[in-house]
Amino acid sequence: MDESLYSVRMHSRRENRHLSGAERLVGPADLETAAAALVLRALEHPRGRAEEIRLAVDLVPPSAIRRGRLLDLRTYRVRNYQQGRRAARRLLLDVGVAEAAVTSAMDWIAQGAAPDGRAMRGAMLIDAESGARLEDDPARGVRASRMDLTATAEAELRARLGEQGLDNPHVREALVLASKVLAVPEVLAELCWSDDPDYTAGYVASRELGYVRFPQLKPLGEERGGRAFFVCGAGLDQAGLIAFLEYAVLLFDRIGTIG
Ligand code: WAQ
Ligand code: MG
Ligand code: MG
Ligand code: MG
Repeated sequence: MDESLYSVRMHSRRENRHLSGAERLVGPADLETAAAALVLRALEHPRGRAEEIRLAVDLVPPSAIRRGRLLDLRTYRVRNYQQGRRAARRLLLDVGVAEAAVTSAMDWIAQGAAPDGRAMRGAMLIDAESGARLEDDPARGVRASRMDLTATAEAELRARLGEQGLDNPHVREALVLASKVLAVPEVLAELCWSDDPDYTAGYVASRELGYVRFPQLKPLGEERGGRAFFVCGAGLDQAGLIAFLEYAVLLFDRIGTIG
């Protein structure tokens, strides 16, 4: 398994704004298929057909590839999104995120964290003590990138998720993303809910809790969603943290427990 991989990344736009983004890490033999699948995805997005699609492909040498294990996943069943948000808040408080920071993150995501009141393209960086937003560009935020599963880990993950009726791209991609984000020691926890109007689920992730998904964290039809990475602010090397999230190549070759 000491061969090079290609990082293939897609982002698309429609009506002059961000529509979707997705990416893979694949061997040379799978590059064409992966690129085609990403293009198709931009054309079939639930919010409409892409009008601009950008694909980027970069060769990653074996020496730049780190390997890792996914977070454990479990589902916390709730009756509605209000109950989901209360439960998510409690878990974040339990792992040491301050009340002010949880409130700040939830309020920003709910009201549309970008300056135009829509969802951001990336995540907010939130000081886990004060709740202050630290990211430089409040429309773009911070993007986690260059992470994926090996073919073997993907097959195992899909089989295990399938047993629970959870084998869909939202779950797989969010679990991979959160597992990279929580590989950073300065990140205490993450909160997310989808910006897709037909997908109400979200999650809280931390190294202690793993990936805890809530089937409802927002009402059906809502287009505002987002992500908050809660960081320990004091002495934070913000540039180093962002460089790791965006550029470090992390390939998950082991899955966690799926319960
Ligand atoms: N890096 C950082 N933030 C991102 C990224 C990224 N690569 N991609 C998306 N975001 C931010 C951005 O603000 C989006 O508006 C927001 O996250 C939501 O993105 O059932 O589908 O792709 O277990 O809509 C979570 C629950 C689903 C899955 C998350 O997110 C489950 C989801 P979406
Ligand atoms: Mg997206
Ligand atoms: Mg996505
Ligand atoms: Mg989305």
